[in-house]
Amino acid sequence: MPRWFSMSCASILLVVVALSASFAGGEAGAQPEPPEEPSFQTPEDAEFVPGQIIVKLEEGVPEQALDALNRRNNAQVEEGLPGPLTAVVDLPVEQAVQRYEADPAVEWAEPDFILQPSDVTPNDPGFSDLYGLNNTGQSGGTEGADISAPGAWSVTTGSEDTIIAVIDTGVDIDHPDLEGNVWTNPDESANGRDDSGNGLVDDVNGWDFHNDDNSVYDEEDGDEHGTHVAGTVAAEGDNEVGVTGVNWQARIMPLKFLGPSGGFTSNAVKAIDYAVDNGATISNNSWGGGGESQAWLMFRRSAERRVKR
Ligand SMILES: [Ca+2]
Ligand SMILES: [Ca+2]
Ligand SMILES: [Ca+2]
Ligand SMILES: [Ca+2]
Repeated sequence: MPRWFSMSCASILLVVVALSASFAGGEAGAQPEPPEEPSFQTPEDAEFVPGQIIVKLEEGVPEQALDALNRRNNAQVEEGLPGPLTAVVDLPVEQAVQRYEADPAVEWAEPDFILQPSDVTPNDPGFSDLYGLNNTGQSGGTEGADISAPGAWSVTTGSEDTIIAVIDTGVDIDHPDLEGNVWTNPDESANGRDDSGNGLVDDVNGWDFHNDDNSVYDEEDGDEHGTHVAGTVAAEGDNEVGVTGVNWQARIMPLKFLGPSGGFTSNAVKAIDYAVDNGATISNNSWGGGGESQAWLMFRRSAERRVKR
């Protein structure tokens, strides 16, 4: 079992390290010998944020333990992750990962992978086209090769009490087949202030971690994927409009972290942390890419434990 599975949330400390402009190369010789192989396994085509890595300190080690290492690498803390931190170095990512992992204060370090939306099959309006929900062979596929949604709907069509985070690109919350199922933050109102005290101003319908703002749908970013996914999750059913989701009623919490060129693992982590903090019990994550991320796995497992409680 990976070691992070047994850690308590309180021990989690991450550092995102990003490139800065100048590096005192003459100090490189003072560095500890890096390990021969990096601790992460990465597909050859994996993309990651240039000059930015995620670092987890050993249990009980204070953030200040990284100060000297950061200074030697001309690094700085850049932004906070849930429980964690951020810093900057002027090193290639692979070298930065090795150098930080060689420090005894660090449990692991990894690239901040860039993630991409999963491929989707566009749907035309109308339930009869949704062969994934009810396959009648309408697309030339196999009749009955579906999720048997009509049978499931005889048991339940979903509930307004179920909050489902759509961690993706943005979601068109004014879409006529979605607007009635969009989550509203009960602790926040649109008044230019952070009523909920979570550091995010007017996160009334979720948050845009890609642009770090409260508009969860940005047409200029091409937020179709998240809108599509949200429709599959919970487009309003039985309303004589468009299509229907798997849930006819639910609350969609848009958490945008994918932009036109993909999204960062560090922002995906913030999104899932927000989801749990704000009552989501399900998250939809239709994206992939990068390499195996310890940061994502750690926060995903943490989210699962918190939801079960
Ligand atoms: Ca807020
Ligand atoms: Ca407010
Ligand atoms: Ca936005
Ligand atoms: Ca509908």
